[in-house]
Amino acid sequence: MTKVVLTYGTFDLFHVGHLRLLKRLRGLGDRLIVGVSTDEFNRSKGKQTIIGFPERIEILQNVGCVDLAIPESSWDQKVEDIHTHGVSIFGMGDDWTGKFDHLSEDCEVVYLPRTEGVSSTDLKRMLKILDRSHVADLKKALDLIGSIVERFD
Ligand code: C2G
Repeated sequence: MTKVVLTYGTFDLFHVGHLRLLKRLRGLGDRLIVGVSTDEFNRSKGKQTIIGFPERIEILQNVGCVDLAIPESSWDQKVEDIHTHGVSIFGMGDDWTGKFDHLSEDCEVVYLPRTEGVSSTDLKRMLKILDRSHVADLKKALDLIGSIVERFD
């Protein structure tokens, strides 16, 4: 019997943390289905993404270990998705530990260790530092510090 694994996520600025989790989840079964959060659903999660839903789901559909990418538009679709796709295992990174234990009535629930040192949030912060207007502000601040230092020389 084909063992189907299911997970969900935003997958903004797709990175190696996402990839390693998906590969480990795929290794638990024969087929991996990934729910990708829509832009509207992300707004309800209070998440502002850099990359829009159409591009994010296109990336996930083309990740080697992903067999099917579906839209995630609400917190409540998981049980229906589990039954629709004959899911045996639901898995998430361990930042979600305990949050989906109720799904254990419908399938096995696993939480796998996150990949430390990389996150979409960190990448966004780094991108902001490279932002032109931010660099201009930093230059003004350095000029100000320079003029203050000169006064004390
Ligand atoms: N992840 C990881 N290592 C990282 C970053 C993320 O293993 N360094 C995992 C998360 O634990 C999650 C998955 O990658 O299982 C997707 O992470 P996000 O895109 O941040 O997903 P999130 O916004 O947490 O949405 O209904 C569930 C939600 O849609 C999950």
